[in-house]
Amino acid sequence: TTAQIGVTGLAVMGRNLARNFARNGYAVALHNRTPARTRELVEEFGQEGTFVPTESAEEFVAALERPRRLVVMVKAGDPTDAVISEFAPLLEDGDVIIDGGNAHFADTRRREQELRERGIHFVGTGISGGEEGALHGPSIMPGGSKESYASLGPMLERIAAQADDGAPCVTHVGADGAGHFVKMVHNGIEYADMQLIGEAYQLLRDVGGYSPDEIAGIFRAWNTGRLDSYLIEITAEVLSHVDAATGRPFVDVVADRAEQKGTGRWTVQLALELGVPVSGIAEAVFARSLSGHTALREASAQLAGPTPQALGPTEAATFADRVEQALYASKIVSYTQGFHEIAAGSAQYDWNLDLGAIASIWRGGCIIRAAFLDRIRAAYDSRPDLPSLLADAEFAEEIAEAQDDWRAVLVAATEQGVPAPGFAAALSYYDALRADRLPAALTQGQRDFFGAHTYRRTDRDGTFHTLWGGDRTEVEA
Ligand code: NBP
Repeated sequence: TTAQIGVTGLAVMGRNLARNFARNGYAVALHNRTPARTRELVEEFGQEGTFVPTESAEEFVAALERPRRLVVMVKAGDPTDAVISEFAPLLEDGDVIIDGGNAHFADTRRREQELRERGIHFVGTGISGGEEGALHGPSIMPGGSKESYASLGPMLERIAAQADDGAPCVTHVGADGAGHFVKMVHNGIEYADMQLIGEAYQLLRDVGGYSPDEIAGIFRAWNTGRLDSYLIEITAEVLSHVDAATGRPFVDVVADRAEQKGTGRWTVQLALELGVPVSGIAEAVFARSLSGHTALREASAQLAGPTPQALGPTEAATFADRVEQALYASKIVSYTQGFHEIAAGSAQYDWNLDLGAIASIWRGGCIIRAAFLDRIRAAYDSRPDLPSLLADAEFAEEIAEAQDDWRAVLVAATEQGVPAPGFAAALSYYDALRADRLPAALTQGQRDFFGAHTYRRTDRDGTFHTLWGGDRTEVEA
């Protein structure tokens, strides 16, 4: 049998992706550095479709129809380069290597250029949805050449998740590293979403006085409205789970130190380079990092401050409604920031990204899938050059309605001493955009004072400097 596609790297992601292709009727060649994994897959799941197991690179490449399509699902980083070095010499003009790992988009750009010079298409592809997604339908973000998508796209469309309207959650994102770049920002937004949900939970617990199980109920109710999303749904599942060993709420027996694999950090690092304010995503990354500093937290445990006092039941119900407003408004802001970074990356790397299409392929399969994304898609579809999501009339109106409650929640958080860095960063971003004047004018004055960095004026063109050390007259710079 010749296989239409091959998968090398058969750990959990690669195995499930291979099964997904096979279940959709494609003959799939299999390869893994350690052949035992290949044999296991065929033994366990061989009846699901047509698999062509192979045990060497040569055998794997020979099993594929031309142009060859090889999906690489190995650990991101050096292993990806090792696999490329092993396979590229065996490939021919027009063959396609698909890297489905979590590569940094700068590595993808480098690899794409090197392989393009050898006539091989390299398609760095973001895949979101974890192992379940890989098997049942992930959200897929392929970069690389348009030409490669012509041959690969129809297959990806078959295995991808579908949005509620039936559209497959895959599109050709853009050239070279665009797919991995968009996956990176997806993960940054995911960090922010999770942080905001975490803050909502803590406020409902400490200020609302609700138990984890009651909060699970509140999240389930929210999940029937505009916050309808995978992350809200699983939050309710986690909160209602009871630890078998102790009989206590699961969330109370888990160590409160959040870990990270790095894609959120990459999102913030690149935002700093591009000059894009992604304060909500940054706070989410920092909140995880703070939680892990055990010694710092222990050394600070005696710091003075209020102990939260839970509200009575009637006030608590009102407070819960307010938290929903605060969460929704903050979520609009973090997506505004994330899409700003996508637009800035698009301009920087000449990708000509379609922001509406990106929102569209996140509607299903991925971790941030949500009804909300359909609204973002609609906003960009009706105005592709929308300068910011907050410039969309409907989002602006929703924030206008939410903002009194949003502010009230932050007042309660501040007075009661409950940290809410995500909510606060989002509101500060919003208020900064609304502001008629920002203290940036004072910053410019300070910079001119100590470093003669000059400033512009509001009333006439030109660049100016004040002779601060002399008679303080103004000169044109
Ligand atoms: P891992 O990231 O754990 O990688 C294990 C695979 O890499 C095995 O097949 C292993 O082969 C292979 N490998 C390594 Br390690 N070094 C190699 C080398 N030098 N040459 C050849 N093969 C090598 O697997 P995973 O969790 O399935 O993830 C695969 C990719 O998908 C990663 O980039 C990951 O970031 C990404 N991803 C994961 C998820 C998720 O939810 N897990 C979601 C989305 C994306 P061996 O069997 O011989 O050791």
